[in-house]
Amino acid sequence: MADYRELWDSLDMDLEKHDQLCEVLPEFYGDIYMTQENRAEGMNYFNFVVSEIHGLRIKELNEHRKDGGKVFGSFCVFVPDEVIMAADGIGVGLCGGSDFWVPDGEKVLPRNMCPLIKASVGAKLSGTCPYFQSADMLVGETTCDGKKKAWEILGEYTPMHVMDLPQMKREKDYTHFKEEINTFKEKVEDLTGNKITLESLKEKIKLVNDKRRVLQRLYDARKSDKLPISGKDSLLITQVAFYDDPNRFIQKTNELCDELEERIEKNISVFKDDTPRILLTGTPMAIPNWKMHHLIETSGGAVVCEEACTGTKYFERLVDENITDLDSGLQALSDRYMGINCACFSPNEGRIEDIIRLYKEYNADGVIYNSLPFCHTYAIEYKKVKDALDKEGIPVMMIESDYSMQDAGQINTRLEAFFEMI
Ligand code: BJ8
Repeated sequence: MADYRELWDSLDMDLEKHDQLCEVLPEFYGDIYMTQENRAEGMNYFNFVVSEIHGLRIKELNEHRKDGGKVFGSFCVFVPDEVIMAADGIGVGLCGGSDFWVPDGEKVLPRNMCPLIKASVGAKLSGTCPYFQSADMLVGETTCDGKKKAWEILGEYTPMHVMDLPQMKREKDYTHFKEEINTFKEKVEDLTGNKITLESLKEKIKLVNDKRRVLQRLYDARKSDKLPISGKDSLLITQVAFYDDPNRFIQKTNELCDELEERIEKNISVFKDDTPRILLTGTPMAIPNWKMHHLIETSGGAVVCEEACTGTKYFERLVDENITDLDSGLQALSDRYMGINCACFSPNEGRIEDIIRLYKEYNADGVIYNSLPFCHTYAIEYKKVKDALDKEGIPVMMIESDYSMQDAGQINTRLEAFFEMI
């Protein structure tokens, strides 16, 4: 990687601590990703993105800011990127997926809470994440209790805007979220100094939809009997989608999909024919959390789909592109985003329908329900999901696990037993 120390220094990072992080990541990535056989050529771009994860993209964000542009960091797929982009801002996903940041998060948060929240706050406090350091504003949301209370603390360190996300899906909740998007739009316009117009919003709705379309194309390739790509690689692509330049991401992922479709035609698979196909559902897997995919795919299974925010929740369903004025644009955004079936909603029957539909669409053999510890919404929702899957005769297993690899052996054993049974 090129020398970015000057850039990192200018972002007020803790360089010494950051060096420790940079030391572990390449080996970790190498062990998990580069050991896979017969990967598509098109994955080279994503290897490159990871190798430059704190470099090239940060340089791009820095150049954008030097030219007067603004960067917005978010933590949830309910934050509409279209609004940020329509005001010439750049949005990046900031959820923390590494154990490295957890101890710093625990300095200000209780230990017994979700590692995703602790890692996200710890990434800011430790000054080791250049994405946090590049963000002119963080955008939180009132989803789970842990997140919404953590924003109050994070807000002491950096400018923060919190979107009020309804917890139910009645008509008035759609109207409320539309108003929240409007408030967010005004905030974004204030910070960037750019007014959002019908044309700019239309253009960015189309661009973000194109990103969704290419991810759907990638996922369609995973429906094939012969799997041309591993679940691990697919997860990485989705994670990269949260912070890469959208045009470049669309182009590179389309190129990869050309190759994957060719592989399908030639019957090339990265797994043996009888490998159990797994639908993974549950809490999001923020980069570099590749744990569950790695464990499943080294225990004899293959992940064919993720019903998660780092998965189908991120790209399924498009925003209506036929908007006629800004008001209809906000309505279209609210309609699309409020369709996401997060466990923070009550009731959340739509998620159960999604899981059953995806299980069939991707020809899965079983479902792994993955939850981070102390995530009450997802853990509690397991019962309703399991009851529904039992009725359908769909095998399901719950695994609760954090970012550390301490329980890897135990999970491997459980997975192997599950794969034998299905
Ligand atoms: S839309 S899943 S990205 S809120 S895992 S922090 S819920 S305690 S991340 Fe999420 Fe938006 Fe919903 Fe998706 Fe809380 Fe649970 Fe932790 Fe979570």
